[in-house]
Amino acid sequence: MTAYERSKIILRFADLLEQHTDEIAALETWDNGKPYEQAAKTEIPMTVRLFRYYAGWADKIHGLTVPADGPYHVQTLHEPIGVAGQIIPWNFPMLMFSWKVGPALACGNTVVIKTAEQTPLSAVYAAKLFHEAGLPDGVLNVVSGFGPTAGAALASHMEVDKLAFTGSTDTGKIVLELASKSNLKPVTLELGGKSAFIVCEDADVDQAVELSHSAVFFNQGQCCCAGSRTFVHEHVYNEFVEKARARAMNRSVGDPFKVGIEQGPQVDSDQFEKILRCIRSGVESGAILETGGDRFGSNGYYIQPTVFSNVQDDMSIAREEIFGPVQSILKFKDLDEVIKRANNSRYGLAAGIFTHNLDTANTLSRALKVGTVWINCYDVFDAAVPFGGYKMSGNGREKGIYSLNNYLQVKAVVTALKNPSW
Ligand code: TXE
Repeated sequence: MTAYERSKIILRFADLLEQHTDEIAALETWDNGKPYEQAAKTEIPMTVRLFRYYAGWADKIHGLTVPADGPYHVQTLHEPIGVAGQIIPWNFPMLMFSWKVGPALACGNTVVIKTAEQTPLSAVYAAKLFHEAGLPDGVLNVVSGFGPTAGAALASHMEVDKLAFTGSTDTGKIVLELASKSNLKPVTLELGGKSAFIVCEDADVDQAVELSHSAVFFNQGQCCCAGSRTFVHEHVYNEFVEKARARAMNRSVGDPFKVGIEQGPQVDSDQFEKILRCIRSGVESGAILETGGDRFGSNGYYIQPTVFSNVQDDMSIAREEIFGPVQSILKFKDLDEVIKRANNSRYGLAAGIFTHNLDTANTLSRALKVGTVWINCYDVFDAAVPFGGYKMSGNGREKGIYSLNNYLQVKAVVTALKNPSW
């Protein structure tokens, strides 16, 4: 198929997805528990945008001519890598599908994608729409199944040429090992995080409170880049804690299909129990529970929006990924200190900086060992902007031009020139 044909099919798919936003958003809410409005107004439109972005790349992927020494004509061919195996999690089923499938198809690969066992529905629906858009049979294959069986089979398969994984750091290690023990397929990993959200003394406190709230609580706290360590300068600390507590107490929790609901249930009982364990550990280790701290209501996996202050770096709520609606607020005195403390993590996915001082913003953004820095904003995701982690948050970048490299082989073709003088 020509690159232009591929591009047209992906564009047709994006149109169909847009037309079916309501159904797909409903599937996301059923499967995951996320507010329907969030899925319909934010996530599905972002998914559509992502596919249109990669449709635009399909016919712009090409190699170079290289000015090598000697009587040679040298060119590089950028070829599809082959069969891309992809394993995605349950927190953003459609968005994760787009980050994986968009670049893989744009580069001309075939795909076998395994969805998370908690959220299998939307990808199956999307595959049906791809079929309607004209994608030939066998190009996109969706497998619903469990990790240790279906996921492991994909990671260790000898005829899968590349693996892209998003999920926990522990499972990331397993799939990397399976890939290395089988055919050494290259692996890109997008794993966990414990991102620092840094509020400097000159920050607009009201804005920082609101954005730090959504940085933690968005999607029931189930975001790899959740700003889950809120560092606040001592001069604005008391004001910040008071306002953060009030904001969390105002968060609307309930039936995710209802208009105006900000927070639905956690995805399943495992996550629900894990979060409650983390909250208990915060209380036991001496952090101050400002609000929340228990399940919300008596039915379903709802958790009260929870805020801890007086959190210390060595507490497990400041070190481990909670993946739930729990904010941990830590106090700091100066820049050098907060840089050291923010970087003192095995993760390095993202960070937020709140300041109006250009020098502070420049110093922090260069010093932090993370893949994304947001300054006076948070969770700004654009199809063209790369995303990925330092350290144990993973390797490789998704979105933007950078993710194309994950799905291409570069072949050097060296041809001797018969008449070098020409
Ligand atoms: O993740 P897993 P889980 C973090 C978050 C969460 C924790 C556990 O802290 O509380 O992970 O969640 C597949 N071989 N994140 O257990 O296991 C699995 O079927 C191959 C952060 O749900 O990593 C699913 O498709 N595949 C994260 C995918 O891996 C395997 C998002 C993710 O599941 C496998 C989700 C195996 N042996 C959880 N075992 C993020 N970075 O956003 C499981 N899988």
